[in-house]
Amino acid sequence: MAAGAMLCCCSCGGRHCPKEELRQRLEEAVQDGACLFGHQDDLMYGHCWNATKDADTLLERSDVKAVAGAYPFVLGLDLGGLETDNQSNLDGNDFSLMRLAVQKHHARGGIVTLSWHLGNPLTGGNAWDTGSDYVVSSILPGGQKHEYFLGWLDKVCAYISSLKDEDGRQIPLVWRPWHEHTGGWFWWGSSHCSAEEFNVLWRMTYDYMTYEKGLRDLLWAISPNVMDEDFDSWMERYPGDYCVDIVGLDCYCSTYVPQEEALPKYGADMERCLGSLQKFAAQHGKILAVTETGYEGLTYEKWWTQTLAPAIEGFPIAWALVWRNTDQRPLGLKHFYSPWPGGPTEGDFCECIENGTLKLLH
Ligand code: BMA
Repeated sequence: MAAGAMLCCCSCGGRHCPKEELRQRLEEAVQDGACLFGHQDDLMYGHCWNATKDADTLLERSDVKAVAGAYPFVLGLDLGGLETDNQSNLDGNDFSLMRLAVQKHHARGGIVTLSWHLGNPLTGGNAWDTGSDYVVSSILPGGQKHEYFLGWLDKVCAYISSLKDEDGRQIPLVWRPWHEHTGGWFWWGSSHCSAEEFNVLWRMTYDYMTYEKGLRDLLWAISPNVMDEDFDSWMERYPGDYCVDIVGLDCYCSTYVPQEEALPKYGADMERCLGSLQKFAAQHGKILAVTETGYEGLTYEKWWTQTLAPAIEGFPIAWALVWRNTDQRPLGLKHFYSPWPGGPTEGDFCECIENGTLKLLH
């Protein structure tokens, strides 16, 4: 039996499985020691431009490309707002344009990862509305919002199903729901539901999307966030090997403490938590990634070569994705995580690309 057939978990019998091809590409990146560079919303907007506002269907702009001559390998996008039929996501990206961005990025040879900052189905608030600790239980089977929530999942599934290449084939994606579930800031976070509830939530989402809706071209990524104490306790909120393909870390360099504290703390956090996740990934046969990272505003000129590069060095990471570059209020001109033309870290970022620490899509 061919290796593909053994690996394949859908019904194609290994003949053609886009999901397994994507898995292989990520595994090859790890073997090559090339950490693919990722950027959230890269094709959608950047420093002083916005594809949605400009109705720009070419989607050729990118802050990363403007600085380093090529697109990031991994494009992160978010579906928050789709569940309530909004035309644009929570950060203002038109969903039709986002579909085009997925298709263009895939056609260029890139990889797409989707997250979901969904609203609060119990209160009608947003993802950060943590007023009630019953939101997760309310959407589980038997809960008062269960059917309502399945309606939300239906919309997400319909959208994902519509992400097809020019030959009409489903585009394989990394799907990263329920991220940062070890924190307290989202309603599905560890402060607001039990470990059992979380695990049931994940499995319900997986089973529904995979078996009920037939979405078999997704690699499922779970992303615990850094915890100052007892990081290993995240494993209580691990739903099982059958429904997870990738384990990733969400870890930011803090802007709430002075830089001289933030930089070493970031290095220590990455080492401790990635070390733990690396062991876990190896034991469970999963791919390791840094699913979100960055330093808001990039106020340290050498952040790429002196902070990020040493933090990921030696870890078998498939990709590292930095968060978005927005100049929209209320965040103003500081919510930037990738380099941009004229920004303070252009040269330093290019050094990381040239010496092979981070890989762009050429
Ligand atoms: C956060 C911030 C928010 C944004 C959210 C989802 O970290 O960037 O402004 O709405 O991610 O992209």
